[in-house]
Amino acid sequence: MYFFKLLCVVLVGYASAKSVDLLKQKLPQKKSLHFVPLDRSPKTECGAILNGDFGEFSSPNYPEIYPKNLTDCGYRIVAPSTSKAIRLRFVDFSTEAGNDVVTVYDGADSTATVLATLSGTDLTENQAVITGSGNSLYVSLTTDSSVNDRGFLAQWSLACGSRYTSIKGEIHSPDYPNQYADNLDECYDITAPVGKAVRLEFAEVDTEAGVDFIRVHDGDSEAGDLLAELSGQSAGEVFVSTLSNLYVVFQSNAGGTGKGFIAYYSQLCGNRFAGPSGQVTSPGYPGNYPNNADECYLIEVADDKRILLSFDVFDTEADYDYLEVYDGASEAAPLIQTLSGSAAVADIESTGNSLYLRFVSDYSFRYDGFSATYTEI
Ligand SMILES: [Ca+2]
Ligand SMILES: [Ca+2]
Ligand SMILES: [Ca+2]
Repeated sequence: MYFFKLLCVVLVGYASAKSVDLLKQKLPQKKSLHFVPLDRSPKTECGAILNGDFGEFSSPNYPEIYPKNLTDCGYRIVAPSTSKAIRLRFVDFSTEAGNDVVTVYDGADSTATVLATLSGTDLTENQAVITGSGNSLYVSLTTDSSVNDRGFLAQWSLACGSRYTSIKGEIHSPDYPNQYADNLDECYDITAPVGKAVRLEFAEVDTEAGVDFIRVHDGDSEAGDLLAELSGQSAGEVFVSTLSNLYVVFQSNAGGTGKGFIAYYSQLCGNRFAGPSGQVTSPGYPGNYPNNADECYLIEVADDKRILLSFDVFDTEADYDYLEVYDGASEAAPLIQTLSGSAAVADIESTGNSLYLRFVSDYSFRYDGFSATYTEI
């Protein structure tokens, strides 16, 4: 089967390269990981020395065009003495490809090891986020004599060594449920794939009230919005990230302790559907879905209700493009069914008030996909 498909791909590609190109042009644009801020323009000049655990800087004149003929317009980032490394994120990036280049060095100046050489637009998530090995980074922009662009906007923060990337899991204070130590400064970086959100529920908080704190930030560092500062005794607080990260800090002072905390995290889908009824469709529907899709859909109805899911259309490449239906709010829930091909699909009912769908397509052959209606019952 697999060999047959490979053969088909080769034959189709060979026989109609032109129409395949046309198909490719019609694919939806990849979702941008970046944004263009409208009225933020941090005033940072070449040669700036940037101090602190986190902050923001940009190329000269950003978001207006940068000057021509820059030779080593450098920014030195120095975090206070720390055991954590600096992480740099380009939130916006656009330079003349090939000729105007940003270089990131793993140290205080341009004699340090090069971590990245960036140019052009459309940075991938891996290119946009760079983590150094210590508490300094040097970022340099070099431009040539023609064609300038808006340059870059970048943020730096301290990278947390404790990263949690599973579909679900737990975080807790050191030695929990035994008493935590004095003078702790712990971090927890909970990261879901792009397009998903993180949900975090505290099952127990027990700290010295008013002086030992748990802070929950909506982002991938302490630079993210502070959602809550927990201290003393409590339980049951729930947080959901706006994007795909939550960042938790736990700090204790000298003297006075407690059990600390334990919290459970899980990944949620970014495409959320609420309300008593609605329609869920494959990406691009009623057009063909794109290749290499991996989309999730989270349907939630009122607490005491269940969901009836009815398919009006289901048409995918049998065995290669499929839809998984889970009986709950995430892929951690029980799998009800995996649908693929073009046969009629029977109605599906949830046992609780949520359903989670995951649609996956492979690298070739695009079909209509699916259209389904959900109803609260
Ligand atoms: Ca240029
Ligand atoms: Ca204390
Ligand atoms: Ca396919």
